[in-house]
Amino acid sequence: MKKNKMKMLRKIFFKKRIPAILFFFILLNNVNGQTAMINFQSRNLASLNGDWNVIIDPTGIGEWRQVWLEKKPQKKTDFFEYSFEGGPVLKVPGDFNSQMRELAYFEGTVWYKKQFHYTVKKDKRLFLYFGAVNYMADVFLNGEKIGSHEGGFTPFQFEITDKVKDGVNAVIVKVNNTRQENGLPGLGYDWFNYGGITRDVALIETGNTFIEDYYIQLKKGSLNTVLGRVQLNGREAEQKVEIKIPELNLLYKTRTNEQGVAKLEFSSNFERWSPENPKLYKIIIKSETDSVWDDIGFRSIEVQGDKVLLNGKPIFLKAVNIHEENPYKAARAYSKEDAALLLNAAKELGCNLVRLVHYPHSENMIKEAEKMGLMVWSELPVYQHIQFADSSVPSKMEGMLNEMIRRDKNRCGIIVWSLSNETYPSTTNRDKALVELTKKCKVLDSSRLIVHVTNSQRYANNTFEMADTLYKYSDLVSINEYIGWYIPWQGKPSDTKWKLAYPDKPVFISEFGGEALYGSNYGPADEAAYWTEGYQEKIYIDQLEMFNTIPNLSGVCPWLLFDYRSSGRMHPVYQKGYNRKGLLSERGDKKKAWYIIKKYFGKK
Ligand code: GCB
Repeated sequence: MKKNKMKMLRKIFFKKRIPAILFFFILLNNVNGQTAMINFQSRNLASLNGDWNVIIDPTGIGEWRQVWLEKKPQKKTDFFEYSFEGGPVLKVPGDFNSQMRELAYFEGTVWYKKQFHYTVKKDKRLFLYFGAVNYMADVFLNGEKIGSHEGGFTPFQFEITDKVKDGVNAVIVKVNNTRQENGLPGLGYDWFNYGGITRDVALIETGNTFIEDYYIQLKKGSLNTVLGRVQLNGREAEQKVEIKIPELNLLYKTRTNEQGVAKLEFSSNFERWSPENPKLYKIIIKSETDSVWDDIGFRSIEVQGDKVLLNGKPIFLKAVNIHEENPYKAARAYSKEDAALLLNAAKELGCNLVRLVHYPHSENMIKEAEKMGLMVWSELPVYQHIQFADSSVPSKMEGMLNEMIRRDKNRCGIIVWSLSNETYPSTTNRDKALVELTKKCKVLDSSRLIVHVTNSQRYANNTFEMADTLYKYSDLVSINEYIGWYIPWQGKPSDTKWKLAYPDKPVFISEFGGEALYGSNYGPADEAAYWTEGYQEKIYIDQLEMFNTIPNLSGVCPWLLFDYRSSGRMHPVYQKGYNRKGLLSERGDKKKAWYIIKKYFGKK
């Protein structure tokens, strides 16, 4: 946002004594599009998925040519050096890299265009919704810029009620997936940078006042009482609101206040959601002007001493790491079918938790996991190489946190908000930013575990020593360690010693493993450089022995389910652009280590 605009806003707000929090909220919306209304799938929507015309713009000159104006020759001497018509077409949702050979490793600008018909109606509002665009999106409607959004994995929207025309309209999106030094993630990360409009796009029509947001989950520490909230958006702020759960014959009535907010508190004898019984209830949220439905489950999750409790009982977290990639298609995953493929593989391994790394995955993935009885770990792309010293980074983190929690806070399957991964070394800027982020997360939702994942432990003389100050702000001591792969064993795994800085917290091994090419069984099994399945299998056997030495072990999470694309993995024989730490190859073949984990989870 321009400096003078900021000044003007500040003046208006502080003169009129509008609360600082509202100022901050509007600021966020201004910079970053609007935070999307939740549960878009149950709204009155028209999908804009399908074929979009594109212009590929490797040099970025489209900005100078003002592609969004779509100028057409008027005189015989006119010409314009771009056109959507006659050019390539890409599918939305979908990453662009996997759809066109020319875009296989592309990092830059692609302009997307879609036309739609609309009949303007009195007393209706219209929103243009994007499930996710990686990474920067500048959105234009009928030649006018309506806003921008930064961040590749969370939804955003623009209200276009006053901008949409009767008849044909054109949306143009400038998508740019260039890595940003001060982006989230930053310049360096170990997964494929799929660019494009990677999730659903829709027009959502609402009445003048609609249900923008709601929170319906069990109160922290309770197994029967729901503590929640409904938020309306629009001028008829004060309305009657009802929450209905037909299966339980439950009807709860309340009213929203002049801010359009109603608090909810009601109790029932809920059948609790768990991996064994993933029970969801159909819930109807109704105001006088709108109604939305959702499938919501009820469970409690907490840490008590060194244990993780689900519905009040200790649970061992049998997890696996998953990237949002369809391994068979070598493309960004987004659909229910993609989700089923990945989650069925996690189920077959015997998991009860999926760690969805390293960014918020699609809503389809989270909803399908919940239906299948898989607990979910959802993570922000606050990964290695984040520039915490850059003054824009903390507000970007908060924006993404806000968007992640807004979208998914009613998914009982989610038990962990993971706020960062491997942000070592500890600096004043890092610590300040992540402590603030933790506080902010607690304000938005304190009903789940909040975790920071670290790899800052020292391993010497066969002893692990934990020093990172972040553990203080994390409900789990969550450790990534690659002993046996990046770091050789320094003694017998079964003799490993632990010096935990927080011995009263549960320990979770959030990553471990090593690489193997499926079918590579020919080199010496005791040498890493041959990527053999046997070498990887041995790492797993040793790791399981070492796990027995960990005090307070509450779960483990192999890195990772499928081999996945990562351009920095350049070995021409064994890797070919793939991180080979999968228990399954990209074609779904089970490596030897898969059987080790299957057996371990079977016994736990
Ligand atoms: C890690 C990262 C993960 C990497 C993995 C690896 O510690 O968290 O994103 O891809 O190591 O394969 O080295």
